Amino acid sequence: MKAIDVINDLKRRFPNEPEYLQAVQEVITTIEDAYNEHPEFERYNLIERLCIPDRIFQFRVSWIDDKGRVQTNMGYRIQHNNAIGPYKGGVRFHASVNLSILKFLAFEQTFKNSLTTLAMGGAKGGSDFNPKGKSDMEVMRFCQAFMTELTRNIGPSVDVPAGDIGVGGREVGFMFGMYKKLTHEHTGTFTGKGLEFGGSLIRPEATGYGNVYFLLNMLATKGIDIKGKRVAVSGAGNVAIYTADKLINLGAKVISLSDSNGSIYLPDGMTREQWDEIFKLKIIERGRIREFAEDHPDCCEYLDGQRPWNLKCDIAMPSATQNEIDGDDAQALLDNGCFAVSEGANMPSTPDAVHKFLNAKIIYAPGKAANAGGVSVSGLEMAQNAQMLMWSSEEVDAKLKSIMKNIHEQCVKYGKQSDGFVNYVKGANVAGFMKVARAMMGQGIL
Ligand code: NDP
Ligand code: 2IT
Repeated sequence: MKAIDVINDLKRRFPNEPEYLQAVQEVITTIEDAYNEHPEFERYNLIERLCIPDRIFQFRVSWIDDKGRVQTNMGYRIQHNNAIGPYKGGVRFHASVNLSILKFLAFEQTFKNSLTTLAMGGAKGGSDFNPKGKSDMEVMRFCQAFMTELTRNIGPSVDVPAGDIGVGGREVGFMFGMYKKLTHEHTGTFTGKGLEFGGSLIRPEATGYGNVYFLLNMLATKGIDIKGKRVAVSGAGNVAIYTADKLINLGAKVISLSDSNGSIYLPDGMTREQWDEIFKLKIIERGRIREFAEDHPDCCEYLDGQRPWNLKCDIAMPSATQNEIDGDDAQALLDNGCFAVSEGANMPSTPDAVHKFLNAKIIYAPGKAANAGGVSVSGLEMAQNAQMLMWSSEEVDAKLKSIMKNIHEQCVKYGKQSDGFVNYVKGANVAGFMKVARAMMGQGIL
């Protein structure tokens, strides 16, 4: 089937899955030329087989809340593609989780993992369980109930889950504990584990740090120094917080963070002391970002119900969720002089926003390249577990830097245009696709 026919066919078959179709359409339209250069791909119907997940598990999760009421949620695991290595990807707990969102994430993960150069296929899972306001015991009971189903479908060389929105060290610990109990094995089946039971140093920091390393590589192509640049970051979770951490260390001015209720604006940039306070508020106490603004009326403004994209910034690093920058937001960023966007979240820009960034020829990196540091260090965690070793922070950080540099080089190789502009969207998609495509061709029609 021709690439364009695959898109139309998927639209007909999955009309109620807009995020999945959005992700597929973006990849297919950018890899079309590379695909057409290989007639054998079409004979093997490669694109259609690459777009449709290998399999999907969907199950009911029943658990008991603190008031003794029986609750039910939906649980999912999408095993998208394992041509390059075992299925690998995070688990998301958020009220909005549905098949379309997890299918888009598993699809994106396949290309992202291909770019990392490590042996990992693509997967994603999750639940519409909403962790907000739940006690530790409720989260534990939910995680245990979720694992009574998921355990049978994963394993260290089968499928290795990790964190994502709503799933951090606490949840991974509870899920891993139940997995271990049910299987009688202590294997590296989850990544993002606690340091005492097989976790890797730098894994919590890896997505945010990796995104900044990727940004540094992009800025270096134009001889731009990060120091003093005004950076708007969205989100205030794992990815956003460590993005801000690294930016502050490098002398950039972090002017915003946000959560689903609103944004904080710090006109003079975040200090290290403020970062420590926000870390405690958001990551340890699970509070709201509004509380920080309330405590600091002199240096911080709260933008109720708003995203940070109307602020004047040099660089934007969306690190909250999908489709958080629409066409109008992108235009506002461009009008305010923003010259670089590096995505910490998965697919945070709508197709309209991507179009605007590419047309304006600013520096723009899609999530599957820029946020690949998280899953890369997950891959390094798997390697450490397989060797029964633990590497130092310096070793892991050095490997992360070198992986991000390598991903940048792949993007430039496949995305550089004749006028010198690097289309990182095309570069990431073609580089990611070619490796998966060759791996699939080498293994026959499955
Ligand atoms: P967290 O749960 O730690 O934090 C998510 C942050 O985004 C919170 O501040 C949350 O606010 C906000 N947010 C979530 N959903 C929405 C929404 N619908 N609208 C507005 N704000 C929202 O997740 P992570 O930091 O781990 O993940 C952030 C993004 O990065 C996601 O797109 C994820 O897929 C991606 N990513 C994560 C990686 C990882 O290693 N964790 C690796 C690569 C990508 P609130 O608290 O109000 O919900
Ligand atoms: O989107 C992502 O890359 C992640 N949530 C991390 C996945 C992983 O397996 O570490």
